[in-house]
This record gives sequence, C-alpha cells and structure tokens, in this order.
Amino acid sequence: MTNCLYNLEVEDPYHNVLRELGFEMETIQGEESDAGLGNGGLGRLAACFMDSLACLDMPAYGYGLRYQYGMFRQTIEDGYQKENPDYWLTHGTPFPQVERLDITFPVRFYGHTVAHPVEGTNKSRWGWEGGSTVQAVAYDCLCPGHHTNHVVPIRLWAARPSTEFDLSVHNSGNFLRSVAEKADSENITFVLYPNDSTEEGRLLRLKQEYFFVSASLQDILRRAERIECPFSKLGEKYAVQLNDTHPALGVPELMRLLLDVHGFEWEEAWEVVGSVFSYTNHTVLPEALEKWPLSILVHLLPRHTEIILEINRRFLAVVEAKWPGDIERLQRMSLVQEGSQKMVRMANLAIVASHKVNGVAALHSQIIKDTIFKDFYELWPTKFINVTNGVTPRRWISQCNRPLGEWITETLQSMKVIKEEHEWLQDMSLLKNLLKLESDADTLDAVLDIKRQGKERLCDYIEEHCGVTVSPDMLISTQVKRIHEYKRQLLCLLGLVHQYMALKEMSPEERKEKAVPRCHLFAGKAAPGYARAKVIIKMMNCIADVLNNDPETSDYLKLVFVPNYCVSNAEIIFPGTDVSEQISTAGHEASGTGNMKASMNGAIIIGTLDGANVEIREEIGEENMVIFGAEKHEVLAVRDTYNNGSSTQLSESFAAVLDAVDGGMFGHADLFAKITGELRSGRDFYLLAHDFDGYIQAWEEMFNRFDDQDAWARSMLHSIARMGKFNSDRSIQDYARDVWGIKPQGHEVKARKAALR
Ligand code: GPQ
Repeated sequence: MTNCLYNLEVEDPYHNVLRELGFEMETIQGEESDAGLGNGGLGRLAACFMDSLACLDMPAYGYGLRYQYGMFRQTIEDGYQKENPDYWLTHGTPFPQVERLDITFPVRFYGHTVAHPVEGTNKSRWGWEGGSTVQAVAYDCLCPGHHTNHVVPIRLWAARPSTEFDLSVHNSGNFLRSVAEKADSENITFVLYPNDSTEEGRLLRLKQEYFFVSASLQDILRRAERIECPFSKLGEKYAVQLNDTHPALGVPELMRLLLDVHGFEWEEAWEVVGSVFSYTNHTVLPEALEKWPLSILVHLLPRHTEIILEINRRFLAVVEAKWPGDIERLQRMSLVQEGSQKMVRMANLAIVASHKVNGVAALHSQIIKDTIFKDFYELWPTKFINVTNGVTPRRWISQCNRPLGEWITETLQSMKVIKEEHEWLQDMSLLKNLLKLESDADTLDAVLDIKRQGKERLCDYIEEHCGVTVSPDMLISTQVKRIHEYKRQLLCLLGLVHQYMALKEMSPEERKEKAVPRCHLFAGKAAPGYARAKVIIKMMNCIADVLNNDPETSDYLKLVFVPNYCVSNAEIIFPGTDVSEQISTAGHEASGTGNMKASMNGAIIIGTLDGANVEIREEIGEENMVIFGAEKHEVLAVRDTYNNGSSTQLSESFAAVLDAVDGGMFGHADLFAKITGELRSGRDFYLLAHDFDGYIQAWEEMFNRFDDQDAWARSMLHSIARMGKFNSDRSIQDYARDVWGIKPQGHEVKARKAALR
C-alpha cells in the first residue's frame, strides 16, 4: 500500500483523508502483511525489478505463484527458531488482487505420450494424454511506476481443481476420492518451499515449477494470438527471463506447445525457443543447482522428458563436432548426468536454450565463466554477459528513510541541480553533486542527524520486539540476511565473543576510555531443515543472553536477534545501521543486495571482496569501507592447507574464542562443541579460522573511524552519493538493451497532483 501511494504520488492527500476519517496512516499501514512469496535476495530482486520496469515504462509483466502460505513467520522460543504459518490471505489483502476467472489454463500431470499419424503423410504428430489436469487461475496485482502512468501487472497463478476431472471421478461414484483429489490439486500452490539456495528435490516442488511455467507460457501464447503475432516470430515480440533455473521447464514446455499443439517442425520451434529465453544464474553453490531424477521426470512429465532427451541428443552432436572424441567434456556438458540415478541438469538445459546467460555481479559473472559453466563459455563465448544487480531507490531510500529522501531532494534543489524529487530517483548520478558539500559542516551534521533519527526508530523497534534497551548513542552494526554458513554469521558471532572477552579484561576506567559502545543486530531465517543454521541462531541467542545481562560490559556491547526478518522490518533496520556486515567467504555470494540497501542509507560496509561488494568499492572508494579476508583467487589454496593438515595452528585469539564457546561460557557446550570441534580440526570450508584475525583488525579500524564523527559523516556522504550504479533501473536498462531488445513505451506523464485538486 505504501509503495502504491508513494509511486502514485498521492501519499499526502491520502494521509489527509484518512485523518479526516479519524485514522492514522501508520496504523493502517501496519495492518498490511508482507507478501512473503519468496525466500531471500532472489525474490526481493524480482520485486525491485518489477518496480523499475514500471518506473521506466517498460512493456513488461511479471509471473509468480499465489501461495496460500508464503514464507513462514519466525518466532524465537527458548533461543530456538520456530516456524509459524504465514496467514497473509486470511483477512484478504488491501491491495487488489483481481481474481481473473476469465483467465484460466489447464495444466496436465502424469499420463503418457502418443503418436498420431498425420493424414496424407508418413509422419506422426506427438502428443501427451491421460493423467490428470489442474486449472491455473490468474490473480492480477498492479505495480504502478513512480512519476509515470505506466503500471506493470504481476500475474500470480493459483491452483484449482479441474471440473472435467472432478466430474469423471464423481461418475465413478467415488466421492471421497474426488474430494481428496480436489485437495491434492489445490496443494500445488498451498505453500512456498522455505529453502534458500538449496534444493529440496521434492515432487511437489517439481509440480509447482511445471504448473508455473505451463500456465505462464500458455498465457504468453494467448497474448501473442491477441496481437496477431505469428508464433514463428514470437521472439520479436516476447522475451522470457528465467530467474534462476526454477522455471527452466519452460524450455521443453514451449517446445511441446509449438510442436504438439501448433504443428511446428523441430528446427523451427527450437529457433523460436532460443530467441525467447534467456537465463540469469544467481548462485554457484553446488547444493543449489537444480537436478531432477530422470525417473521422476519421465513419470510426471513424459512428453517433456522426451523433448529434453532430444534437445540433449542434438546438443551433444554439436559438442562432438567441435571437440571430437572428448568424452569427458561430453559427460560434463550433457543435460543428463549419468550414474546409478540419472539426473537432468536444469542449468545446462537453461544455457543450451538461451540466447544470453548472465551472472548478477561482475565477479560472479567471471566465476561462472571460469568454473561451473566453463565448457559452455568455451562453446559460446558471446552468450555470457554480466548484469549487476540493483535495488529500487523508491522503496530503499525515499519510502524507508523519509528524512534522507527529503534531505537529498531539498539539498539538490538548493544547489539548483533538480526541480523535483523524481529527477534524482531517475538519475542517481545526480547525487554525486552532494560531494561538493563534503567539507560543509552543516551538511555533515545533517547526515549525522538523519542517521540518528534512523537509529532512534530502530532502537524503539528493538525495545518493542526484543525487549532489549539499546541507546542510539551506540554504534549499531547489523547482519541481516538468510542464515547460511557461506554468509558467515558465525564469523561475526565469534568476533563478538572476542570483543566481549577483551572488554572483560579491561578495568572499568579502561572501558570508559577506550571502548566504543556497540550493539550488534542479527536477523534472518534458517531453512527449517538446515540444522546447522538453526544451531547458529540458538548460539546467537545464548550469547545475547550473557552479553546483555553482564553489568560490567552491557553498556559497551549488546547483541540482539530481531525475529522474523522481512521487508517490513528491513525498512527499519537499514536506515538505523551504522555498519553493515557483508562478510561471505569470497566467491560464494553471487551479488548480495542488502549491501546496496545499507550503503544507500549511509551505512559503512565491513566486508570481504565478494559479490557486488567489489563493485561497491569501485564506486564509493576503498577508504569508505573496511575490507578484509581471503580474496577469491586465494580461497581454494587456503582451504587446501587446512584440508591437507598443513595448517593446523589456530591463531591465539581464535583459539581463545573457541575455548570460551565450548568451555560453556554461554551454556549448551555440547551443542556448540560440534561446531567448534570442526573448526579446530580444520574442517573449515568457509575459512573462518583464516579470516578471523583480519576480521578483528577490521573492527578495530572501524572503531577508530567511528571515533572521528566528522570523517565518519563524510564516509556516509560518499556512500549515499556514489551508489547510483546500484539503482535497479540501471540493471533493467542493461537487460532491456543487452538481452531483451526493448525500449521504454514513452507514456506521457500526467499532472496527477493537478488532477487531484
Ligand atoms: N539467491 Cl539461487 C537467493 O536468494 N536464493 C536462491 O535460491 C539463489 C540465489 C540470491 C543470492 O544468494 C544473492 O547473492 C543475490 O544477490 C540474489 O540471489 C539476487 O541475485
């Protein structure tokens, strides 16, 4: 609701009308639940992209699934994560999701393939029959752009029982079975799988993926028919961006529709597919690369399996022609992984069918060419490009940090750089003009004051939701993201233990003189089946208990775990952050987008050279961040020294921290010893031991910088002013130009405010 009111530029009149009716805007806003229809950065990126597509007048729409239950609501009980259902639809949604009973498509599962002879020829037409069908019903949500009349629709599919199917079961007289099957079909969009960057490999998930792409592609063909676009020219009018491999079944589905339903020949259909699809890879983690057992696929989607195998046969002939006799390469590139259980590699399928493949930050795009997709890069070097991620400044500056947005507008106006707010939102390079004021005392005061307001709001939130009193005078650092070993919340946590122990060794006078009072905030969800991540949450809460209740140190060091990280509380956390932890093991975080949200709100990053941090450093300058840790090119060698036992010596400070944790300083010694034991024995895949001392030093450096509030404010100003590259509008312009070949539709901007008066 806030986003719509903001983008439609009607916040103030709406606010006034609500007042007249006796309501406060904030109260009403607080009633709206987040649409938690994704897991983490991947889904949130898509949401930012929808906003940018709308703002840029791009002819586009989004597709998704209308889960009845989105991302679980996290609570903390006795320090452990508890997952609760997300009842987001129970009371309806205030923003219209228009149920489109006129837009429904059948989606088939199971059954068998058939070959019908084509009259007058000796050929056959293949088809797919039997099994059962489910109806996909469209729900449309509207995503209005800012300062434009353009609106991007997001079409979410809900599963409904197919009446044809119900009737036939009724006729057989088996009422209970028919009711059970009705429940079964609605099951498909019942709940979001809460795994981020890992695959569950469950049949229901596969059904969700196919349901999604089948409905969406049928809809795209319906739209093409309406504008009389011949399907042979589909690629001239339509582009489909595969947001990771989750919709990669769209490739065989479009082939099937063209071949079996619309009578195309293979070559002709394959050309259309290649012109329509492109694929974005969002991770290099092997556990996240989707693979489906061929045996399951053939049962659920027999016709698609045939098509995938035919794509593979033809593709391997191309590989064989280029590298004759290179059997190992054939095996690596094949869409089917051989072995006792044959698996279909969805990333290979997506690459083979796409005209462009991209990573999401410069470093990540290079890594996929050098490692996981090397063979494909050697075959098709021009297919691989980079599109660095971005975030929408409408939500992540103007809406979530009003004081900052208004200050930017007023300052740029007073410098005669802009007349209206939308000008800098559309061209964030204008923010660089703010740097002319970097020596102006009032400007630096203003920046500090804006951050102060953000911190006060965050401290109130912490008080209310965690019951911990935090002073906004403290340095507030945050690490907010999904809990994952590669993101290294554990490194941060062990660093806090180190700081705690150092404080304990100081005299009260020393603490008073030397220590920078600091509060660290963690927030993030663990996948329900990810045991290690859940122990890390427990460890956070146990350590928080000790730190926050230690009368000697708690004025200097606090730790809070904010439950249920989501968009709504992220909007409070980023404006209140002084220091943002972006500390993944180099080479593991594809991009990260929280890093961008933090910097745009004037937080200073402590981080590794991973993902988009590398480009943020290029933009805002190394002197405005604190960088530490092994670099990407060092990681493998370092890991090896631990694996082969040549590096067994832990640094003194790291060993002391492990001793404290498994010695019981925070209770639960046995539980935590599983983790510390691995680190001690060199089973340290994410290089915590190696990076620990550098991390501690980086924090020392951070404290020193924080002591000089003038210099600190200048760094904040540089972060705010030099982040223009990470506007998601730029990402969308890159896709539009380099991948989709589309241009803005050039809507006229109406004088809305005048119309309202
Ligand atoms: N990402 Cl594959 C997710 O949030 N979930 C996923 O399943 C996959 C990727 C993230 C990735 O970890 C971040 O580094 C990116 O910034 C983000 O996608 C958007 O590209």
